[in-house]
Amino acid sequence: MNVHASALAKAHPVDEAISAFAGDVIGDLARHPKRLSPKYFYDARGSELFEQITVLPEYYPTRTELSILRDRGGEIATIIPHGAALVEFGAGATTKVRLLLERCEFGGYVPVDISGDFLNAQADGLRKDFPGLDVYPVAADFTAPFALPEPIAGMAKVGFFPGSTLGNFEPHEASAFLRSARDILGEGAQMVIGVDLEKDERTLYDAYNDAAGVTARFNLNVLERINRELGGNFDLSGFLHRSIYNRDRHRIEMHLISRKAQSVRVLGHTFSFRPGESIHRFTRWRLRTETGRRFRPIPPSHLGARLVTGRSGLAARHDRGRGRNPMVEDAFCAQ
Ligand code: AVJ
Repeated sequence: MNVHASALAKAHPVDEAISAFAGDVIGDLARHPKRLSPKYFYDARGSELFEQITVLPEYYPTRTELSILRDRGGEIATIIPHGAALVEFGAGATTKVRLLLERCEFGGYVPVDISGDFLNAQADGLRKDFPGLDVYPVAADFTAPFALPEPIAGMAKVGFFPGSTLGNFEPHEASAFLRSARDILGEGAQMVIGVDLEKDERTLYDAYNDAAGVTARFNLNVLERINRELGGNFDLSGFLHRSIYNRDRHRIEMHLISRKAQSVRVLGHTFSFRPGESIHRFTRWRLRTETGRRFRPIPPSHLGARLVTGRSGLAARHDRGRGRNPMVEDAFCAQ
């Protein structure tokens, strides 16, 4: 944490979440290229906007994954021990997990998410629809170690990590996450992971540059959040959203592009942005916001092996099929 973030932490006692946000934003905006971590996009408003993204006609991942879980959820259920606790890493909408909850007998459900308000609202909805289910929400950054709730201590554990969020990590971060998930869940735990596979560029481009502009609003919201929570002075009309497909790195990159020369102040720091005139489209100053790695369309069992590369302590056990826009659900077993 830098000086300003710790000064802020003192000014607002015990607000560790805000000071981590402050420290990361100041550090990441000082980098070249500037960037912002995806995890900060999901405040209450960001989570709401992301839910709108999931039902956009262009956004295929949610629909694809739901259809895989609908078609193959029964098979997944057969490998899950009765009475296990289901731990979802990054729980947004409950649509996907409901498909597992309907088919398997779980002893408890632990949604883990950085956005506490959204999490509690979703937990209440689930309790209503599954009266027999014990729900233990944990408000935490799931990329760091966190403690599981006491009541599920004696239960078998099943991790759930859908949405191809694994693709948001750099490869070394993905291995670190899987290792950490294995430590949190413990030996013998299962892990069900959904990842997106590479597909034609048009489909990818459209999914992240939707015609209604919801993805743009979602990405611009992080600037508003910085203004609100960190006293920043971003002028939102000075930035535009653009997603590109980086073919060499097999990933979608979302950018906020400065429309003009401008400087922005956040917590006593000034960040300068250059204007966009250039011979090349991408030499503007860009804020790299979120990246989504796509995995090569290789047989799912190889995919599993490749994802875990031995170091995470998770081994691929079962592959659970692909949808029309290829994605894959894979179940892993911690060893
Ligand atoms: C939640 C990371 C899976 O990359 O598809 C989509 C996030 N942001 N459109 C994705 C997202 C804007 C989403 N993940």
